[in-house]
Parts: sequence; C-alpha cells; structure tokens
Amino acid sequence: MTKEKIQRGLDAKWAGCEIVYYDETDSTNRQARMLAREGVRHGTLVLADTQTAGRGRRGRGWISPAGEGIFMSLIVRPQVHPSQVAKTSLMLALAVAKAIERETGLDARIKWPNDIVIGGRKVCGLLLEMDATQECVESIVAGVGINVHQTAFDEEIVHTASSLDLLTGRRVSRSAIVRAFLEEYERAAALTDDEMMREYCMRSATIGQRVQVIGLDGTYTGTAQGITENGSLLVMGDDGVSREVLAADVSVRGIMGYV
Ligand code: BT5
Repeated sequence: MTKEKIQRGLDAKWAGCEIVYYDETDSTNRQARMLAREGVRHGTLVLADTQTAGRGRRGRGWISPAGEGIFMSLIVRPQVHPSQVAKTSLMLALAVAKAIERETGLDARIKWPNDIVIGGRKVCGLLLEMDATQECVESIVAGVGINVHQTAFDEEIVHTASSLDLLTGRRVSRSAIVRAFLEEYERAAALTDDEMMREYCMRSATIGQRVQVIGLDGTYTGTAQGITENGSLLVMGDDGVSREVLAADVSVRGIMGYV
C-alpha cells in the first residue's frame, strides 16, 4: 500500500486530495486531529501501515498489526452545526460498507453504531472525533480500521473478528479498498438525507433485530426498529416502552451473539 498506488486512478474531487502516509504512527486519529488544528485541507487522508496506540471508543484499543490492515483517518470540514454530526457518522459507515462490497463482493453490513460486520464478524471499526465550538464544527476526523490480511487474531477478538482475505479466500488489495472508500465517501456526501438514510437502512445489521441495550443505568432487551435523523437507535423494549438510544451511552449486542 503506497500513496501513489492509492492515487493512481482515484476518481474523487476532494477526498484524498492530500495523503499523509506513515509506516508507523501512534494513532492516525491523533495525528489527523493535530493536522486538522494546523489547518490542512478538507479531504486530507492520514494513513498508516501500523499503529502503536490505535484507539477505539471510550478508552478501548484497536489492534493494528503491521502490513495487515488499513488504518486511516479522513479529515473533513462540513459546514454544519455540531448537532448534525451524526449524519457524518452514518455516512462514514455507509461509505465503508459500500467500498468493501464493491471491491470484494462481500455483503458488508453496518452494526449500529460503528462496526462493519460480515458473516456476523467485525472486520472494521469506526471512530469519529471532532473539534467544534458551540455554533460550528471546525473539523471532523473520521477514523477507519479495516482487517484485510490477518489470518490469526488476538485472544480478545478471536471469536468476533475476521478479515477480508479470510472471508474472500483471496488476497485483497488494501490500496484498492482505500481508493474505493474515498470515492464512496464523496458519493455518500452528495446524497440527500432521505437517500442516505434509505441506503444506510438497507445495509443495517441491527434494524429489525432483537437487541440487548447495555446502558449506564442497567440492561434491557427489545427490538431495534430504526434510526432517527440524529443517529439514535429506536428500540421497542420488551416492556412496551419505545426508547431512543444514543451511541455515546450504550453498547448494543444482538441476543444471538455479537451482531
Ligand atoms: C471501534 O471502537 O471499533 C473503533 C476503532 C477505530 C480504529 C481506527 S484505526 C484508524 C483510526 N485511528 C485510531 O486510533 N482509531 C481509528 P470500539 O467500538 O470501542 O471497539 C473496540 C473493540 O473492538 C476492542 O475493545 C476489541 O474488543 C475490538 N477490536 C480491537 N481491535 C480489533 C480488530 N483489529 N478487529 C476486530 N475487533 C477489534
């Protein structure tokens, strides 16, 4: 995977206009946030072959072995109010799922809020971070970690993770996936809200499923019914009460295993 390979034939106007590549870095999200504060252009991509401190949500880590995955962060500067950032998060998941599907033919699904799963296993995690004032978003860093060439996994994720090579039975090109992601992100950004939501829901692994919501103040089960326009998951609890679940507050698990 090199900058030149990714840019060769890239059909995008702004996504990937600049690519900052590291053989090794701590976290592409951390680097991207620093670059965003320094004022780099909308569409700059930060990419690494390995991360020594890959980040997940809420202090969790992202396992980032050298030469095996895609670890990247796209810096975007949408002209939106901070309350509309959820749309970026849905768009990011949609773009990644479409890119994987396009390059591999696999049925990539979005597990709300931020995992891409194939055959019930996590192949990708997403981490959105932003810098904003009360009125306006300065920049959003859209972090994406995709398992591509791994054939073995750490104990912690051995039952939940997979990679694109394992799922296709062939060697998938990391550069081709990155290129497809940049193109699909631009396309997703040009969709109307209704179109985006329709495409997102078509690829959801969560909507219509029985779920367990693990919140700060307890756990309950129910059925996921849809996503609101601010990105929350609508869950009809088994107690007959419908609730809006915010990504920040909970973990959602399928009743039948991880998805
Ligand atoms: C995520 O967090 O899934 C978001 C991961 C985002 C990683 C990208 S890589 C590029 C960019 N730079 C960064 O520093 N981060 C982003 P969360 O939902 O909290 O899931 C984390 C959990 O997923 C961990 O606690 C593990 O259980 C599991 N996990 C860790 N590494 C994994 C991997 N490579 N494949 C599958 N699961 C993994």
